[in-house]
Amino acid sequence: MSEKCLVSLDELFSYDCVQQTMGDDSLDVMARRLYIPPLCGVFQDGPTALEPQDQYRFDIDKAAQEQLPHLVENRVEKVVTAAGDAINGYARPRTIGIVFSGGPAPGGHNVIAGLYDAAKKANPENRVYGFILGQDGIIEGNVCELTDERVTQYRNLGGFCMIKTGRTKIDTRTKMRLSIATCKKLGLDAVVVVGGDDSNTNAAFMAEAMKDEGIQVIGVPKTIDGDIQVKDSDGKSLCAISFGFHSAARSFSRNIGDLCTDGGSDVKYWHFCKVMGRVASHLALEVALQTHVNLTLIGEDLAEYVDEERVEKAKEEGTLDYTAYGMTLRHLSRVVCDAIVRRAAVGKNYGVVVIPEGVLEFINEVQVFIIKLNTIISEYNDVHDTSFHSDFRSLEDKLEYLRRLVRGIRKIGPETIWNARDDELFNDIPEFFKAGLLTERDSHGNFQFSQVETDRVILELVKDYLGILKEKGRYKVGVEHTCFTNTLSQAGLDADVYGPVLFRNYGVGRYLLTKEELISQKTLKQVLMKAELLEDEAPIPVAIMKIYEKSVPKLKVQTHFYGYDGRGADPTKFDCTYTYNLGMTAFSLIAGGSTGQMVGIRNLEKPFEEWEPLGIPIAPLMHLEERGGKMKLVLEKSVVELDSNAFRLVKAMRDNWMAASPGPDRYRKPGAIRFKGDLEEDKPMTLCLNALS
Ligand code: FBP
Repeated sequence: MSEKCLVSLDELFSYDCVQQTMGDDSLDVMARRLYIPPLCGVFQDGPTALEPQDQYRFDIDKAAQEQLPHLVENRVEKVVTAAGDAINGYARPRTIGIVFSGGPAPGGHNVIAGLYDAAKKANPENRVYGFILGQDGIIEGNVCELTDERVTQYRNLGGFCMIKTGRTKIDTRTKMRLSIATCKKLGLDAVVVVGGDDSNTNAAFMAEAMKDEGIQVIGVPKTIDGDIQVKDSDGKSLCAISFGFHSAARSFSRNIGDLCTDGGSDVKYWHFCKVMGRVASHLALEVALQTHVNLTLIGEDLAEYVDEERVEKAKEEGTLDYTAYGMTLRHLSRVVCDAIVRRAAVGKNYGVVVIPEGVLEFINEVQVFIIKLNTIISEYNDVHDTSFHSDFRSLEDKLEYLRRLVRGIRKIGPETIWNARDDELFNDIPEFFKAGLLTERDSHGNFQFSQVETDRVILELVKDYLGILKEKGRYKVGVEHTCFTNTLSQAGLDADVYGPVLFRNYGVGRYLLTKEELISQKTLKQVLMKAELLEDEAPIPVAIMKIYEKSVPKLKVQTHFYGYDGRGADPTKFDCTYTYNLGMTAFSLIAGGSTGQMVGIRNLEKPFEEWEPLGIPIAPLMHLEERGGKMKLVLEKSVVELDSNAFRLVKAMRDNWMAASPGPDRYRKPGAIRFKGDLEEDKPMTLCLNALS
C-alpha cells in the first residue's frame, strides 16, 4: 500500500487560496467596504439648510393635537443648499446618538455611515454615539462612540451588527426619564431612531418629551416589510418605500426563483413559501412580480372576499349573513386547492405558492380571535397589574383561563367577550395554531405573526380539502394523450377502445382526465367490467394500471420560510445609496434644528439626479389604532392598495402565471443581488410600477 504524502498544515496555510478561504472577509465584503455611494446633488454642494414646504397638507387627528402639541404644526422640510448664517449654524459642534430599533433591514449600517460622514465633514469635532441593543441602550446608557474604523468595517454591509438592535420601546415615564438622563450625560444634541412604524411613533413621543431639554429626535424609515409609505392628505408621495424592502425582496425572489427551477425539473413537489411581512403583503407582491410563481396570496385582496352564494341565499330568506363577508380559513384553503387541482389536470402536479406571513391578519375569523384575545390579555394585565403570559405559562394554563371565562368563574369587563361559541371554534383549530394565537405580543402590542406557522395552518386545511376532492374524483392528474396511446400500444391494447371508457375528455384535450367515478382500483375494475373490457376474476391489465396510477395525485409539499435570511442580506445598490443619503439627510435635519421629523427622499423611482431629501412631520401622520387591546396613537401602516398598478398587474397575470394549461410555466429568474456589474432591477418593481401615472 502506497503511503499518502500529506502537506504540512503550516505549508497548507501559506497558500494564497487557503489564506483567502480562511480569512473572515470574502472578496465581495472587501469590495463592499470600499464602495462610496453617490450623493444627492444637495449634499455635494456643502452645508445645507431646510426650507418649509407648504404644498403638503395633513388631516391632523385630535389625539395627535392633544398628545403631541409641540409637533403637530411641523411641516415638510426640503433640504437645500445653505446660505448666509445657516452655513455657520451647520458647522457648529454637535454630539449625536443613533439607535436601531426593531428587526434588522439591509442598509442600516449605511444610515450610520451617511450620518457619520456628514457630521464629520460639517465639523471634525462632531461626535456620534451608537446605542447598543436598541432602545435599551438609551435607557441603560449602554453606548459606544463611533470611529472611522468601526464605521468603515460595516459600510455597505447588511445586518445591524455594528450596534445591534432591540424591540424595547420607551413607553413609560421612568424609561423616558432614564433616556433623557443618558442623553444629557452624553451631552447629546440629537438622537436618530432608525426603525419601523412603531419606532417612528416612539420617536415622535421622545421628541415631544425631549423638546424642553433641547434634544432633537429624528426618525429614519426602516423595515423590510415596506409598510412605511407616506403620502399627504392629497395623496402626494413623501416616502414611497422604507429602506431594506428592496434587498429583502430580491433575496427572497432569488431563492424562490431557484425553487421554481427545481420544482419545474423534478416536477413532484408543491413548494409552500411563507414570506415575511408582519401584516402587509408588499413583500409577497414584489416576489410575485419578480418570480411569476404559480400562486401568490395577497392578504389585502383576500380580505375583500364576498361569498356571493351566501349573500344570495340570505337575500332570498330576507336575512343578512354577515359571515358571507371577508375570507374564512376554509375559503382560503380552497383558493390554494383550486390552483393545485387546475395544474394537476394538465399534468403539473407541482408548483410554487407564496404565502405572506401576515395573511391570517386578513382572515375574518382569525382577526376576531386576535382582537378578542388581545382585549382579554390586556384587561387581565390591567386588573391584576401583572402579566398574563408570566401567570399562565403553558398553553394548557392559558386555555384553562379561557374556559373559566366561559364558565363565568372569571369575568372581563361588563360582559365577558369570550363565550361558549368562541371556545368551541377555538378548540376546533390545531394545537400549534392555538399556541400561536396565544403567544406573547411584542413590545408594541403587535401580534407576532412570525411565530405562527401560517404555511402549516394553510397546508393542513389544503390537505383536508384535497382529500375530499380526491374522494369525489375531482382532483386528478391529467395524463398526456400520447403517453396513454404509447403505453397501450406497447401492451397491444387499443387506445380508442379503452380511452372513452377511462376518460371524461377522450379525444378532446391534450391531457386526459379519468372519469370522476374512478377513485380506486375497485372502481376501475367495475368500470372496465361494465364496458366488458375485463372478465370477473381477471387482473386489470398492467398498462391500464400504469395509466390509472399516473392519474392519481399524490400531494408532496415542501415548506419554506423566507424572512430572517432576507433581513440579514447585504443591501442592493439601491438600498446602499438610499440609506447613505438618508443618513446624510438625518444630519441635515439635525443641523437645521428639526425635531419629530422622519427623514425621507422623494422621487426614488426617478433617476438618481432627481432624488429630493426632506424631513416629514411624524405627528400629523398619526392616528388612533387598537394595540394590545387599547386605542393608541400610532403611525399608520401602509398595506397593499388594490387599485395600485403593481397589484392590478399581478391580478391581471394571475391565470397566466398559474400556468394551468399545457405548455411551459412562466417562471422568471431575477438572479442574485449583485454588487458589481450591470444590475437587472435597480429598484423595487412595485415602487416603479406604482409611480406610473
Ligand atoms: P420591523 O417592523 O421591526 O422592521 O420588523 C419586521 C419583521 O422582520 C417582520 O417582517 C416580522 O414579522 C418581524 O419583524 C419578526 O420579528 P422578530 O424579529 O421579533 O422575530
